[in-house]
Parts: sequence; C-alpha cells; structure tokens
Amino acid sequence: MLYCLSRPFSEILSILEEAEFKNVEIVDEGLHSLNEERVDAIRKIAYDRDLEISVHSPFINVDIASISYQRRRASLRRLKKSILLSGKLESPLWVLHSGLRNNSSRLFSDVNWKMNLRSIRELVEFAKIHDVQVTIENGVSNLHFILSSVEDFNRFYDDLGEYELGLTLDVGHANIDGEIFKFLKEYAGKIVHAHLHDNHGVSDEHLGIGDGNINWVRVIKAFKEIGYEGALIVESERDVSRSLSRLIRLVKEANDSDKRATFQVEHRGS
Ligand SMILES: [Mn+2]
Repeated sequence: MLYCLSRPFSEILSILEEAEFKNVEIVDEGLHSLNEERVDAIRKIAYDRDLEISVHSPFINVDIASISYQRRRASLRRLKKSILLSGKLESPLWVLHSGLRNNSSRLFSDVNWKMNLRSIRELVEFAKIHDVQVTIENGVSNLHFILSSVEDFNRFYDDLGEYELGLTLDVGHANIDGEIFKFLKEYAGKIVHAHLHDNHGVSDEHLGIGDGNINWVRVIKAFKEIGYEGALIVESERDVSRSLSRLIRLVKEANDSDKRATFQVEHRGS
C-alpha cells in the first residue's frame, strides 16, 4: 500500500475489497496510521476475503538508535502503539527498519549500535506479548541505516542473542549495496518476508519491477532455490499493477522451468 500513501485511507479498504492477491502490506504511517476503527475494518475484509495482512511499522521521524533519550522513547512509544494495533489485526508480521547512524556518531563511539540493539530487543519482547511477529528489514547504507549490508546483519545477529527475529529482504535496498544474492545465499533460512521494487543501483527509487537494473528472473529463481515460502510484497511507488503482472509472469516462468527441469531429470533417470 506504499504506493497510495498520499490517498485517503478509505481507498485502502476499496483496494482490499477487490484485491486479486493474497498478501497485502498496510503502512502504518501518515494518512494511513492505524487506529481501532481502521483495524476493525481491515480485519473484517481480510477475514471475508482470506487475505494475509502484514504491517509496515511507522518510519517518519522514528529513530530507535537515536543518541537522544527523548527521541528514542518517543520512537518506541509510536512503534509500540503500532504493535498493539497490529496484534488486533492478527497480523503475523510487523516490518521494522533499523535505527539510523547519526552524523556525530563518531563522537559517541558505538552508542547508535547499542541503542539500536537495545530498542529492537525491547520491541521484540513487547511484540511477543501481543502476538505480533517482528521482522527486521535491510536498509540502505547511504541513507544511514545501521542495518544495511550482510556484514551489518552478521554482526547484529551475533550481538542480538536469543531473540526470534526473521529478516525482511528488501531486494531494491540490497541492489544499491550490490548484495541481493549475497543476502539470499547467506540468510536463506532467515528470510521470512520480502519487499520488491526496482532501481538503478544508486538511489532508492522504488521503481516498478523491471524498470531498473535488477535481474528479476535471477532474483525469483534464487527465492525458489532457497525454498522461500513467504510473501512477495511489491513496494514500488508507481506502476504497481504493471509490477504485479510482471511478477506473476516471472513466478510462473520460474515454476515452469522448474517443472521442465524435473521432467528432464526424471526422463533421464528412467
Ligand atoms: Mn522496504
């Protein structure tokens, strides 16, 4: 629903009423911020139409790694409200961005890193009580996200300890750091959710699928190869219906070539 964030919330409900897909991600931000009434309306349609809803957590002016105590507490308060409401949606997944690296971080040694870690632990524990599954998304390093590269995630998961926290692979973000396939390889068993949008490898353009330089045939094939069973969420800011039809075709082609390969193996075997 990122693409219609500037339109009134009522439009989301109409889209859900007519959606021809299984998974929808609601962005709990701006005009679409959740409240009890909205959650009730979404839950009803999702139930009637057998849709699976995930929630993208609020992100505007939110920074869980801030050196400022007040800013961090305000961010956590906003995020916990989102978790509470998502729990009522019976939302299986709640997608979180990491905190940001402050311009003055070097003056404060590793404070951003530690605050990010502490906040994430606090949110995962809170979410557990409310039956919400948190998943952490890879950001973009040139946009100051603390968790962007595979290397960041290696260090993060080492430091995190015994917390259940799956990864949302944002393919567009990973393309900017040139690490799509590195993530898919090294985090195969850890990826529970995926955001798909395109770019030219430089800035976070959120283009339609096929409008940038990402090799989508290879991406979809790689998701299949790791046995990925989560949702594929289109997160393009425009051309969403075209992106969806391209995606459906890509998945179909990957399935067909899989069947051909199986047939060849069986044929050779017999
Ligand atoms: Mn994303």
